[in-house]
Amino acid sequence: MADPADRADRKQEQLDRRRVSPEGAALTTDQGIRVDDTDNSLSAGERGPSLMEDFQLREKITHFDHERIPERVVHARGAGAYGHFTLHESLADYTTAEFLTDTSLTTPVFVRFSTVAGSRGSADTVRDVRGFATKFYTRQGNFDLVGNNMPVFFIQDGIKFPDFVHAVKPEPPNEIPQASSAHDTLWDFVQLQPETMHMMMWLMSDRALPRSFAMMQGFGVHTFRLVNERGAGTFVKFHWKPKLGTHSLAWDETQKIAGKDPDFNRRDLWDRINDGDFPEYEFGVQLVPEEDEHRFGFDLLDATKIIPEEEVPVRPVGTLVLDRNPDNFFAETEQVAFHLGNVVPGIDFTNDPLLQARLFSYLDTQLIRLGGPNFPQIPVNRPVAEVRNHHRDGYHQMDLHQGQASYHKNSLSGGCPAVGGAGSFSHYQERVDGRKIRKRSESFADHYSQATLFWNSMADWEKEHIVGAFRFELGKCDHKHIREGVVAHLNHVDHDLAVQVAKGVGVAPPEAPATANHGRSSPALSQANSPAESVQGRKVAILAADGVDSAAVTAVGDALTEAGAVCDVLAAEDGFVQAANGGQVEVTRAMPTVASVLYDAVFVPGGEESVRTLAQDGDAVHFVAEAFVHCKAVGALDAGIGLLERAGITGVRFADGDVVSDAGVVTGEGASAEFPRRLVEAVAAHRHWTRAKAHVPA
Ligand code: HDD
Repeated sequence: MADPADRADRKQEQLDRRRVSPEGAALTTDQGIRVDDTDNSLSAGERGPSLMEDFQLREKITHFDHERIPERVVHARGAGAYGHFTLHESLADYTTAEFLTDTSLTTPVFVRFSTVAGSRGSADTVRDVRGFATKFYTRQGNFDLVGNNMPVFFIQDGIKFPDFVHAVKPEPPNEIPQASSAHDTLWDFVQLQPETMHMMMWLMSDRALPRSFAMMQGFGVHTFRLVNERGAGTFVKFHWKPKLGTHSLAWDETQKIAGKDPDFNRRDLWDRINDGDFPEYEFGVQLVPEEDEHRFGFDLLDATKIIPEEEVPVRPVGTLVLDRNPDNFFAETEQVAFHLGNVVPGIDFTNDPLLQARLFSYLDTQLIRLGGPNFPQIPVNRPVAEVRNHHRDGYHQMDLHQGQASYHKNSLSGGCPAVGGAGSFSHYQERVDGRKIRKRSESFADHYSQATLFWNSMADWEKEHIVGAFRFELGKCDHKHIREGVVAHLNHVDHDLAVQVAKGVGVAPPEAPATANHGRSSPALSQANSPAESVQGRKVAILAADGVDSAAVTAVGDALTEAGAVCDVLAAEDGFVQAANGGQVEVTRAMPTVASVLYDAVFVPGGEESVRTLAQDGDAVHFVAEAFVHCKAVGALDAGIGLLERAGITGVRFADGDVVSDAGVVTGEGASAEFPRRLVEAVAAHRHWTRAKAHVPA
């Protein structure tokens, strides 16, 4: 019979005891005294001075004055959710961690997604790495998997982290630019630190522009160690794979969204969970026996390297589902404190020097951010496992420790809490031998070949996006020697890449490769190979005006909704539009309040009058053209096709015989089951990137 801690709601029950609702309650001071007036301060006469004795005024203002805490030095902007983790396949041969061995357990979790460089109020859709940090509230204590959506990192040794972060953050004289790597200091760091090259390929790729947190992979990055009952170790890399596939936004789109809806990813996560469309990820492990430590052409301790999935397959063993939004952003998402050192028995570290530095940094940062050593008692951080130790006092101590003895060993509390026993953490007994030196291992010296592997693995459209990103970012650098330095490194990655980037940023293209391309690739790295068969949670805009064919709105809208998409009817004004058949169609949003960049696809139903009106409405024409330029599915029925023509999408031919690509453009005449089916398919494909060089202005 499973222990109550097996239940995912165990954490929620614990949180219930701290939840405070205003419903039916009277307004009080912090001391619980009911307040008769919170709008007027106490004064000597109606126009007289405020009185010192006004404890309500002082308490209210004082609390307000102290509302802010320091934002995270990195990953300041984030969004969080609760969920649960279930295990399908036991890893008992490799680890003693219960949540990875007992398939009957359901482990509650809290996940925080984040961007890295921007401040707390920065936009979600900037080009950046995304944090993917998971706190597993296991029966054996908290395990934190503090990963990113990219499997490698910028640097190999944590002692470089402050340098790297100073370089990527806004520049010191003027705090410009916000949440952007497109500036001189970052690229200066890069050109002088070639170990960044692999990660820079990821950062310049579409991985840095996720469509949704639910469409993003996660990686533990470092090689960790699993330890089994016999004390034997196995190297492990942790992976999250989203059920909906890994998909990205278009670069131009991300920049527009940053203005139209800076909360785009955060809102998407919130709405999905509220709508019951729960983000789901497969948990997988790459396992490497200890005796194979040196069988790769790179060092497992080097966090700038992946183990290609083709060499060591990712073994799927569990599922993570995010199914509950927090009650209070500050209390939960802001105060959650992750720490790489939070491991449970059966999971241990390796000598990766990046990992080792992190083991210091996370605990240290929480002390300043959360104001003292008792932050593990904050509800979101509190384990579901019992906590008993001799830690005492400190700011914000919430627990009432009973008993006379706060030391070990003691005879006054019966020797308790007891040390050791079944389920205790015991460190992996790695033999360590060596001189104290400051020197990077030779096995960390190859900075290019996995950057090349990444480049070689990309589809043509992914390569185009990478070149565009390098051109944009380096093009923003004022110093030519920095642009030249980066191009020189790119010439070690791939000559063609270096030449294309050089041309865009006014640098002399290198004449010959600095290193020959090894020609190897890893198909698992390309987003072109990620599943794209679901419209779950996709947002589709249906454009309408008076005279719209309401039957088409219903038929196509129903088909999309049934398949899991969310459809909004947009018109120039909110309210209703009159349908051609005399009925009414409810408008979800007025077009000026939204934009095509907030949708995954657009559908224009028929109805002569409706389409004539839309064709004269700049917002509607732009909406369709922009959706097309961003390679989204565009559908039109009957007269609706006219709006596509008006936007320059269909029927355009050029003197040289070139035609605007119609991939993902779905048109049809009359009502049929065929059209909605084709449109659903086009939306599910996510984007029609091969359309890239659209000759349509938007
Ligand atoms: Fe870090 C936060 C991920 C290297 C120091 N990091 C932070 C968060 C994530 C990561 C997801 C946000 C957690 C949250 O949502 O609260 N960091 C990584 C990954 C790294 C990495 C995947 C490389 C593999 N980090 C790294 C190094 C250091 C830090 C090398 C320092 C030596 N990271 C921090 C930090 C932060 C942090 C300063 C800021 C806020 C916090 O910890 O709680 O301690």
